[in-house]
Amino acid sequence: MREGLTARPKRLPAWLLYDEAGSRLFDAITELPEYYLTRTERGILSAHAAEMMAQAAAGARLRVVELGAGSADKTRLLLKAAVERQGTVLYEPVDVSASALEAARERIEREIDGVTVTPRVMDYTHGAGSRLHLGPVDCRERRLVVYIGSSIGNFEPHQAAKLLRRVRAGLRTGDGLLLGVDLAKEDSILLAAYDDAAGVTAAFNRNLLVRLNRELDAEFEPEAFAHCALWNAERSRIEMHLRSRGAQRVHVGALGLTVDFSAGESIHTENSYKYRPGQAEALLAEAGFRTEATWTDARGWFAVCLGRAV
Ligand code: AVJ
Repeated sequence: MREGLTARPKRLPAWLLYDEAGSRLFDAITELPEYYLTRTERGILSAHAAEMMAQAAAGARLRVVELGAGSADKTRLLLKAAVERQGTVLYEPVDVSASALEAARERIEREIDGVTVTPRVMDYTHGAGSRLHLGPVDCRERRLVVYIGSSIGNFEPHQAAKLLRRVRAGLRTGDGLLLGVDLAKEDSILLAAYDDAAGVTAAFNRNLLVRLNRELDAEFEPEAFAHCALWNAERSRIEMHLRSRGAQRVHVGALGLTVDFSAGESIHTENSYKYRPGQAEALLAEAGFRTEATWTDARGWFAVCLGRAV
C-alpha cells in the first residue's frame, strides 16, 4: 500500500476491491443493465454446456476444478451437463474465501444431485512454485479447469500467461481448460459497463478507500474522490481510477504516511483487459494449450474457449 500510494502515478492492487462489502457490490454489478458480461457469458454457457462438457471429456470421465469460484453461479450449468453425461461429478472449487466456498458447497450439493464438492482454500494467483497443486486424480479421469467470468482480464498480459502456464504445469496432457474472456467492442458499451447510471461501480471503487480507512487506519473521505472509468485503446483495457476532486492531504495511520493529492490526481485501482479476436487463443497457446473450440454470443461480445493441454 505504501509503495502504491507513493508511486507516480498512484496505484492500488485490484484485489483490495473484494472485501465482504466489495464482493456484495460486485454481485450487484453483475445484475446491472449496463454490465453485460455475466449475462452474456451465462447465455453462452447455457446454450453450449452439453457440447462443452462432451468435447472436454473426449470420451473420458471429467472432474471439474474452478479457479476463483466465488458463488459458482454460472458453473452450475456446466455441472448439470456433466451429471447428465456421466451420472456423477466431482467438483473442486478453488477460492481464497473459505466462507464463499462453504456457501457454494452447501448450495450446489443441495441443488444438483450427483455433484460432490471438494473445496480448496487457496490463492491461485500468488501460490508458491511453478505449478498449481491440484492433488491426485484417478487415471481414468480427465480434469477440466474452469476459469470463467473474465477474471483473467484483471491480469497484465504477461501475468495472465504466467498464471495459465502454472495451471498447465498442474495438469496432465489431454486435460482441459475452459477460459472466459470479455472481447473488445465499441467503447461506449464498455464505458457504460464500468460506470453505470445507478452508481454501483462507483461505490465498488470507492469501497477500496473505506477498506483502507478501516484496515489501515486511513482518513480518506471517499466522496472527495470521483469514480472514473476510461478506455485505453492502445492497451485494450478499461481502467478504473479514483480521482481527487481537489487538492488534499490524507493520513494513513498504520503506515505513518501522509499522502498529498493535487486536484485531479488519481489512484489507478483496476485494469480489465478486453481481448481482440485470436488473442485468447494465442494466450492459451503460449501457456501450453491448443484451442479446440471457441464459443461466443450472437453479438460477439464475450468468448469461452476450450483449451487442451498439449
Ligand atoms: C471480476 C474482473 C471480471 O473486470 O469486469 C466489474 C471486475 N470491475 N466492474 C471486470 C469489475 C468493475 C470484473 N471482473
